[in-house]
Amino acid sequence: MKRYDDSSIQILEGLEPVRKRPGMYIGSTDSHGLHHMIWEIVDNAVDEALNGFGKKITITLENDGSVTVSDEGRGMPIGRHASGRNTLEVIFTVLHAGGKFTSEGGYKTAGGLHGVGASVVNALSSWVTVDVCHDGQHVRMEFKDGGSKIGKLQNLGPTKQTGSTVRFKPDPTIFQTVDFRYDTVCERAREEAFLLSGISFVVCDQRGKKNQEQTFCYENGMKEFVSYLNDDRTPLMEPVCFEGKAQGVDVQVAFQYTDDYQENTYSFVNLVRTPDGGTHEAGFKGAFTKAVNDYARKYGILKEKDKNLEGNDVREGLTTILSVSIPEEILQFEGQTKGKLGTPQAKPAVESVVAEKLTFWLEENREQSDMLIRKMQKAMLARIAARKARDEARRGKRVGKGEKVLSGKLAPARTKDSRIKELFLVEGDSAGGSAKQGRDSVYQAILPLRGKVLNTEKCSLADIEKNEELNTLIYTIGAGVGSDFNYEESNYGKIIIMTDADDDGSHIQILLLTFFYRYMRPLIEHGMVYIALPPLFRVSKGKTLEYCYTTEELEVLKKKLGRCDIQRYKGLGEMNATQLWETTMDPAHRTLVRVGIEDNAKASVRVSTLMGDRAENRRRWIEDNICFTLEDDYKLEGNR
Ligand code: TTJ
Repeated sequence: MKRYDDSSIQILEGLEPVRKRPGMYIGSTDSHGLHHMIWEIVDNAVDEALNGFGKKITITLENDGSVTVSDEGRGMPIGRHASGRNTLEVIFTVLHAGGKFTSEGGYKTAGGLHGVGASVVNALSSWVTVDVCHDGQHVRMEFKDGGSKIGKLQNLGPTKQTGSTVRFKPDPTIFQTVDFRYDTVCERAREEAFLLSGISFVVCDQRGKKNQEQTFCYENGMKEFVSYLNDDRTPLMEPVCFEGKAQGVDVQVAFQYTDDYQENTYSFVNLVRTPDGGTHEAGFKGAFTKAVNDYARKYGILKEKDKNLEGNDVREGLTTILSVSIPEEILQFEGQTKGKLGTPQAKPAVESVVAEKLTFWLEENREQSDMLIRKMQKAMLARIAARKARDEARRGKRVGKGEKVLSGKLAPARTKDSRIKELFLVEGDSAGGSAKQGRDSVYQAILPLRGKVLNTEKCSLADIEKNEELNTLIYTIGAGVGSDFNYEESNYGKIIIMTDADDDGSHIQILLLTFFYRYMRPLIEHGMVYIALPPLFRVSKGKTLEYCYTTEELEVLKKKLGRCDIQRYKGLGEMNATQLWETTMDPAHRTLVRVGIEDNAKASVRVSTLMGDRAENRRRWIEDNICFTLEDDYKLEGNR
């Protein structure tokens, strides 16, 4: 992230620039930017807590649409500032007042992404009230209309407490929405609580009738974060955590292995997630792999002739939280969404901490270390086997297991051009039979699916490889699976799910999509997965014959034709081969729905949503974020 603290910005007085270009300061004026206002304020309270003052931070969503953030720290400075004005006023009305105007000299913000302070929140609010309890005094200062001070500093009398409270109401003329979401605030509060052991965040919703409140506080935050992420996985060990400091960079790491095949790395810089990784993550991965290999060689688990374990094998089933704290001066973000750390120093810093601490842990826990390395070796063998099987499948060789499962089931297409080949996954043998007869065998292949597809939400790669149905699917597509999957090697340009238009059919769709999403995600990302829409009705009158795909279409047609003969299709199996071809498979007439991942969902995926959390949440996430679009252009293509 480009910081706005270069000299040209510093001379800007007043807050007009913030109101003119809010996006520059808080990222956006949508719901995301709105919530960012809260964290901009909370960051200040977090700093105070990190300095050792006040371990509890309360965030209240008030009935009038404002938000109150309060801490139990020393209270913001309220005296006279060098400029002659009150320091509180300076903090809230001068851009980038942050580091310069506080006594400690090191008033860094926790945020880092847009950590530009309280003045920005003031600029974008209809009103702000600041209460400070400090040195036995309770004082208040108020602002309105984007930062104009109302009156003077008020003295509200003596108090025994200390702390700062800021209440602000976002300006509805700036934001597209001013509706704070309790769940969103809780999610982020939980994340900060995980990353900041011992600090407690209370989130309170006072709006409407139902008052709700949750407290997030973790004594061993990093470990608990990992456990939380792995909640519905089977752990192979207790979570491990370590920390250290090198070259001015604070590094905290927690990790845990599960029997999952996936690797989950969540990295943070100054408490902000870096979904695209960067130098810190590169340092972690490199040093982790090296420490493991060095250990394995030292104890002869890897022999001289053996190749080193690769990063992918080492990290199979590994869940990691990497949290680094980097001084503002050297903070640098990259990429279109600024989700990647660029600071070069972070790499050697993380490397040296991980090398030292992980090596120490491996040596201190020989038994577990050896168990984990055996697991990594298995992962390596599985990867090599999968690659070999995939290459053979691509070359059309059918060997071993592949031969048995493939025989008889798949009706292959004749062309060698995989881009134009289509694989129909068809529910049931009878529909499969019609599809085989009705298809264009030049480019259409049919794979009938018997019975229910395995629910891959909760099983390991090993379970999948034992499952005949999915195993056949993997071999047929021929592009590997899981971390070894490469969509460019797919034998088909389109994978088309064709099920009955009933509950069972949609369940099969969800199970297949879950599988593709978990184990062949690039297929979805590249728009190669489709759902075929069979018609619901066949309508005939004399010589005319038409198909309707919805009840609305049917109503329109009935009005047009008057008395006619209507046949309702209950399943694909009721159509003969010709009908199935005409209605559902022929590119000139069929309707395909392309399966995608919602862009905005992808962009805003937070750790907590993807979370391990409960299996239920993951399933819901898939249902909420997989999107479907009608593939109109394909119809045109088919009409040529
Ligand atoms: C500065 O040095 C003297 C002691 O207090 C230090 C300070 O700034 N503390 C501080 C700031 N505590 N809390 C804040 C704070 C809290 C909220 C909710 C909002 C803002 C803008 C600051």
